[in-house]
Amino acid sequence: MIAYTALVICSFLVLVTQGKIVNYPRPSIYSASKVFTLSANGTEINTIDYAGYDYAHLAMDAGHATTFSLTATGEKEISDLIVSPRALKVNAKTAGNKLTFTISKPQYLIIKVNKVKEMVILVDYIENDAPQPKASGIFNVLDYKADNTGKTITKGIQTAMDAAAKKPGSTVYVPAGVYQIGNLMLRNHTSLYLAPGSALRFTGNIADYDLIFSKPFTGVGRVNGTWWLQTEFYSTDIKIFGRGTIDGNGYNSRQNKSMAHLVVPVGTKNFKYDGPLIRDGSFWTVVPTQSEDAYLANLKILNRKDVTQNDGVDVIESKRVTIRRSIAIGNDDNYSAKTWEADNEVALHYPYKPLPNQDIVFDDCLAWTNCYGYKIGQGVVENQDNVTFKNSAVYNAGVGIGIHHLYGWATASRITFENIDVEDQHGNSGGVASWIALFINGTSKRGVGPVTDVLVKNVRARKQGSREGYAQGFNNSVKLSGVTFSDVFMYTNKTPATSLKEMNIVRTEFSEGIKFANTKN
Ligand SMILES: *[C@@H]1O[C@H](CO)[C@@H](O)[C@H](O)[C@H]1NC(C)=O
Ligand SMILES: *[C@@H]1O[C@H](CO)[C@@H](O)[C@H](O)[C@H]1NC(C)=O
Ligand SMILES: *[C@@H]1O[C@H](CO)[C@@H](O)[C@H](O)[C@H]1NC(C)=O
Ligand SMILES: *[C@@H]1O[C@H](CO)[C@@H](O)[C@H](O)[C@H]1NC(C)=O
Ligand SMILES: *[C@@H]1O[C@H](CO)[C@@H](O)[C@H](O)[C@H]1NC(C)=O
Ligand SMILES: *[C@@H]1O[C@H](CO)[C@@H](O)[C@H](O)[C@H]1NC(C)=O
Ligand SMILES: *[C@@H]1O[C@H](CO)[C@@H](O)[C@H](O)[C@H]1NC(C)=O
Ligand SMILES: CC(=O)N[C@H]1CO[C@H](CO)[C@@H](O)[C@@H]1O
Repeated sequence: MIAYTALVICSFLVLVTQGKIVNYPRPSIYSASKVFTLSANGTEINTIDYAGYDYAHLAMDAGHATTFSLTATGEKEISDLIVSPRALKVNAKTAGNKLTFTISKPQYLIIKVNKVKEMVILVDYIENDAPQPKASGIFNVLDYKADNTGKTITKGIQTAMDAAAKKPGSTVYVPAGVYQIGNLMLRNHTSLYLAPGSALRFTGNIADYDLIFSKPFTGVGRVNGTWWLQTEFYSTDIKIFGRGTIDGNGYNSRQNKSMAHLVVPVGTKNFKYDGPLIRDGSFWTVVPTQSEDAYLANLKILNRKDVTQNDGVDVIESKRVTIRRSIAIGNDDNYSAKTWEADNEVALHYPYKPLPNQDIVFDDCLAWTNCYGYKIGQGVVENQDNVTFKNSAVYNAGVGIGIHHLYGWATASRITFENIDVEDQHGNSGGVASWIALFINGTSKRGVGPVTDVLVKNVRARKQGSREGYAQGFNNSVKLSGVTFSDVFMYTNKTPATSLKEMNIVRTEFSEGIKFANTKN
């Protein structure tokens, strides 16, 4: 009896302490990493070979100390190691070519071992809202003749979506498999669920899509573009969720002079995005445009470093947009907020006249880019007010954080960079190479406008960058005014900077009202 009780207690303990690890299937169009193997608590995790870095996507229960083991198969031993975000202080141990570390909370991590390309480990929370493929209100695309082999361009997902739209509140279910699709119009009051192991793939050829915009690229000529997954104009309550992959096939597309914004909530209200992995964008990738109350979480954007202007998230002329728990990797700006003139070639099909950007939050993000990590601009044609970047890290960038007020007459105001760790820097972005660049420039043709009220708070700059930092206006009537630095820590310093010079902010012409408000000393 006593023994029996002990057994019951024991198995009860096991029940409460055992968490779950979910290894997401690798879609058939991808292959395993050639340089890494990964396991979590002994479960082998699928890795994916990619350009410039490799990655793996899995989920684990929070609150369970889970041990990851990453092996760099071609190395003898690990002599150099970075685990980013560094602020997590992940305690990694190495033995030969293997490294192990334990985390208790799902995290997005970038790991650099010796000179091997980076490994990006994307650990999500376990899904708690995955629909059942056969439940009522679920429109399974396989019932609508979708081809999940990737061999033909399939219309089945749109057909299922249009059927779902007739019953507002329905969900279109995309099971594992590869789907080559044309434009997908997301309908009013419907959700799109991408199951683990599913991958939507852009064909790479603009002839398969509606031509929505076009833009010249230096040395390339005009490239035609589309909005791939787009909400209906004047819609509400549209959602994209799940753990599948949205693959922009961007590198090939651009070889073919084709491009796309991949995920475009445009002219919509109450849009939600939660979970699917986005890769290989060919142009600005996730582009909330003229929308209100958009919430994008667990947003993973894995772009290539050899495709230009493949920004991660660009929030355009929208109100109350929150990006939370996100990683974006690419060549161009990762997280940026922009506004345009009505006749700008990218803006010709916007539903409304130009609108301001207002009340935008980027929270808990990780950026890796050749341009700016977190940025306002370029494009301040309409006002940009109350934009906050917080609790985030820059693994590596040309410029860590910044405002580049170029193009436009309007004002950028109440811009906050708070609790940001600029870990490293490389190269330069348009000649600027610094942890911070707040500056205004412009042309007589496309205008010039002021920047006011900037707060840079609790920021660490582990590198200052190879060139001068900026807090610079344009001229005596177009100024950068009201910049507060509060607890900016340079390098590994334990005390915050008390002068611009200490922060390498050298270019300060036409700025006023710069002050320090340190709370730590
Ligand atoms: C990983 O293993 C440890 C030790 O057995 C356990 O405590 C933890 O719950 C496991 N993690 C998950 C997510 O199951
Ligand atoms: C872009 O679209 C225009 C208008 O349809 C067309 O004339 C042009 O040939 C296209 N360019 C490319 C590179 O596809
Ligand atoms: C979407 O539904 C809302 C009602 O919630 C309605 O006002 C709106 O016109 C609909 N939009 C479209 C594009 O059908
Ligand atoms: C460009 O488009 C053509 C026609 O669809 C296709 O055959 C070719 O594979 C594409 N090229 C690339 C690099 O994707
Ligand atoms: C700024 O935007 C955030 C996020 O939408 C909002 O919570 C906050 O109230 C706004 N602040 C002001 C002063 O409007
Ligand atoms: C913008 O500023 C940069 C850096 O000061 C400078 O090199 C560039 O010429 C300026 N561009 C314009 C259009 O003013
Ligand atoms: C500042 O530049 C703007 C735009 O070029 C111009 O209109 C304005 O007159 C300039 N102000 C001064 C004081 O030079
Ligand atoms: C799309 C876009 O605005 N790209 C620009 C981002 O910023 C870099 C440098 O700041 C520019 O070179 C890009 O053209």
